[in-house]
Amino acid sequence: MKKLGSLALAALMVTALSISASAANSYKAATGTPTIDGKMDDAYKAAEAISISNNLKSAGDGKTSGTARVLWDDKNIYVFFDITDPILSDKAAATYWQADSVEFFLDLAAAPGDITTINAGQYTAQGPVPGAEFGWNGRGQHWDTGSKTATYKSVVTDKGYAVEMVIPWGSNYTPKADAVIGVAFHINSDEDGKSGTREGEYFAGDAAAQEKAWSSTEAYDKLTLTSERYVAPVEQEETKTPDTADMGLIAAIASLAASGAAVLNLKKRK
Ligand SMILES: [Ca+2]
Ligand SMILES: [Ca+2]
Repeated sequence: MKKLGSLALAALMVTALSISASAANSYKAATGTPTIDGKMDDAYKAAEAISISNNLKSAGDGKTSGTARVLWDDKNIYVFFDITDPILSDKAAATYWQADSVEFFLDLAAAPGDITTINAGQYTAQGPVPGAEFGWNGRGQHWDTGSKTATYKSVVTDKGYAVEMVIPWGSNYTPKADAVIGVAFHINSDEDGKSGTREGEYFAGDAAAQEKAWSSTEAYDKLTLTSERYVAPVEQEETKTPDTADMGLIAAIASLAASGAAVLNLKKRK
């Protein structure tokens, strides 16, 4: 009986452990090399659309949300943020998180920990707000060197804005197909449009757990670097309608047939 009791307790502990472990989301990146221009390349279509809509402490009005898609190749990781935001900040803020901005966090270390002592980084990019000049905010061992060559492009869109980032893997990490890395995606939402105040914060993962993403990688989500790649659809011959070239060919055949008939007529006259 005693043994059964301890077995039941062990089973309960295993269940509790698996519940806490399942708090992290798992996402998929696709293989590809995009152009960093703030426009979504077709290559991103092979990547998972990761929703960023978990409202931290329900502080935001919920009108801002977004998706992120990730690509990778042997040199860099690329992130495309597509943000729905009805009111853009009126001007840039010295600390980017106090105006409309997005953040990508990555953890390339063997085990999670303090962002400043492991191969991890917080990359904060400004939205396309008036007066914004290119630059990064952030921290972490990866950011210390990576932010010198990483770039991004922010553009205004019909529904808000988009930000496209390229971040080098760095010399301390070699990406491989099916590798799993730590990631977090975040939107700093200036919802009254007055720069200097951040009304909302949205995360892709567990917002309460990822609030400390700038400090610790413990609550990051998981991203698999898949070898999936976008392939452009091939046009179906069966459904193809005659185009101008085809019509020209038909006309030429008709013309040939007519001249053939003329030759026949000539032969008859002889
Ligand atoms: Ca692009
Ligand atoms: Ca805004």
